[in-house]
Amino acid sequence: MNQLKKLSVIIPAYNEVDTINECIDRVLHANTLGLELEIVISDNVSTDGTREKLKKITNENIIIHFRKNHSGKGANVISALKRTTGDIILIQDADLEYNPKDYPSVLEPFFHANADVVYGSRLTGGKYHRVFGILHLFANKFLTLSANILYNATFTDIETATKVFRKDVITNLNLKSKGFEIEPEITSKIMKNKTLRVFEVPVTHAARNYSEGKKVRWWHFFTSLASLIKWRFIKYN
Ligand SMILES: Nc1nc2c(ncn2[C@@H]2O[C@H](COP(=O)(O)OP(=O)(O)OP(=O)(O)O)[C@@H](O)[C@H]2O)c(=O)[nH]1
Ligand SMILES: [Mg+2]
Repeated sequence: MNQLKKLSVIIPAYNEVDTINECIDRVLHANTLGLELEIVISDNVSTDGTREKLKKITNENIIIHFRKNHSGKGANVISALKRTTGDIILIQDADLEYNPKDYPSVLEPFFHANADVVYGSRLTGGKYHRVFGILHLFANKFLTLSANILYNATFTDIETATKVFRKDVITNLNLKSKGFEIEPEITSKIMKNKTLRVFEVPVTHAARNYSEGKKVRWWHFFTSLASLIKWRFIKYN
């Protein structure tokens, strides 16, 4: 089972000039449970100086892809994924809401429980999270409950950005979504594959508000719900 040697941390970045360097620094200092570390950053044509900061990076363990055309987060994740060489792929947002100090917890099931996929959940109550707006909580709970009903599952947080996969598993998902609908697409596709062993572990979350750079808007609730329904009933791959 455990031919796991290398971890690829994907950082899809878009207009995160205030946090990108510290995020990379935190990832470089993370405990990867002995896995060799590769960081793959994809910049989605940032306009706030993120791109210029990334251009200064010379670390040979950091691969940086500069997209030519701006698109959504899903397209950015897919661009980074294509450039990974690790055995395990971990998606890390560039905004410091999720902390690489949680890597040992999210990686452990790959070594001790034969995991194929691990979600870092913000909503198990097991770790600290910032007290935040109730509408965001309702939206997430509704989407998560919908996924649980559609797929007979027990997720607590399908919208978490911290998702970790064996490389072959995420490659075979053949991801298509260009925007934030990539999160429900991932959950739908892994739950359709009944052979996968999927785990959740608690992670910390330091939410930010709109003045601090938050990008997800109210309408993404509807695009996410539509994505869940599409991948459950209409499209298969
Ligand atoms: N809009 C957008 N966001 C991107 C892109 N690539 C990466 N991201 C990241 O996606 C994240 C989503 O936006 P947030 O505003 O943090 O969303 P949120 O509602 O706080 O949700 P969580 O981060 O999952 O808690 C940010 O970290 C962005 O940097 C992109 O191309 N477009
Ligand atoms: Mg965020």
